[in-house]
Amino acid sequence: MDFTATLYNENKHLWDIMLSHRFLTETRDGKIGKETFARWMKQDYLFVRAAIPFIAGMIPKAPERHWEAHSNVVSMLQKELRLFEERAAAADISFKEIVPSFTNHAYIQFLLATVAYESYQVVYTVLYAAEKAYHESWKIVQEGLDKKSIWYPFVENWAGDAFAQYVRYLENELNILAAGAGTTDITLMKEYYRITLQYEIAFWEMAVTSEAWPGITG
Ligand code: MP5
Repeated sequence: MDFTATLYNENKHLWDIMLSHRFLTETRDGKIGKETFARWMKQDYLFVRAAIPFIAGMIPKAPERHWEAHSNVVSMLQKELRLFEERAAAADISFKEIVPSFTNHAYIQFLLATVAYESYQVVYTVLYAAEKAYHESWKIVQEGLDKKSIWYPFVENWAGDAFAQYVRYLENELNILAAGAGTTDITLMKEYYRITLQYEIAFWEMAVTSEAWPGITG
């Protein structure tokens, strides 16, 4: 069995929780509150910004055959930031003075610490898990969201063919990396995959609960 199939099978419960999250089902059904969607947009804008140094930081660790793909992802992320800015303007949402929520801050620090300290195979696993999570999540939204919705461009971005192809590429390359990895690395790859899925669930949860930093109210 492919490594990515094993990862999926061992974490099916997390996939079920993620893909039935009410942020996704309410967005799919056109029932999401604008404030809730805006909360996700603001936080994800900061997340995507932080993903640029994460991806760029993979290049020195990567085999040369991966350099072009990582460079292309950096420009894909720049385009994504423009999409967020354009949708924010269309929905009258301001990105001024936004700061990361507790969950977002933790997730970003996890990404940056992983790229700084862990092996390339482990970092690649985290990238694959995060991209696969968004692709599958937005496919849920795609099942019902009206194509005329102001949020539909996000569906096109992550559930569309180009992104599907990118996720398949990551999957294939991760299986190649796993085939050459030792047992210690495989154990760590599995652990980091699970942690990434847990962060993905926490991120949707953060968007619907409007979390504050622990201990700080008002
Ligand atoms: C992605 C994202 C997808 N934008 N936000 C979270 C919380 N997880 C995954 O990554 P990208 O880099 O926007 O394709």
